[in-house]
Amino acid sequence: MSEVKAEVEKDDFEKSWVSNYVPKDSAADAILQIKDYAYKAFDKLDSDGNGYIEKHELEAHLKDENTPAREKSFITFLLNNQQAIADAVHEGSTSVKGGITRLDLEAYFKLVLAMFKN
Ligand SMILES: [Ca+2]
Repeated sequence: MSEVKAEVEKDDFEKSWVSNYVPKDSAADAILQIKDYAYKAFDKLDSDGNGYIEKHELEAHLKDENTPAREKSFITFLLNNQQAIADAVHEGSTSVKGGITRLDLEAYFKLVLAMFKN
């Protein structure tokens, strides 16, 4: 079941993001750009400063008309993959459900980028 879901997300990702911005063989570069953005924008995206980027925070930035289109594409990727990213590291019982931490980003992108090294 989770494999089917991953397949759909991959298709969505390629359609909605990569194909609009970069050739397919540059997908790893695109992922790197998203990673850089997520790191740099972490404090901005985490509007309430609790150390977790939450779904409603991503949605708020996506709806904000002051957010540049390029950033919106990055945010869309984060929203589409939020659960997978949030689950990359288990922070324990104190963690915010579905919230993305810096550690999550690090672990998630390491994993995803490793898939491109074939
Ligand atoms: Ca937050």
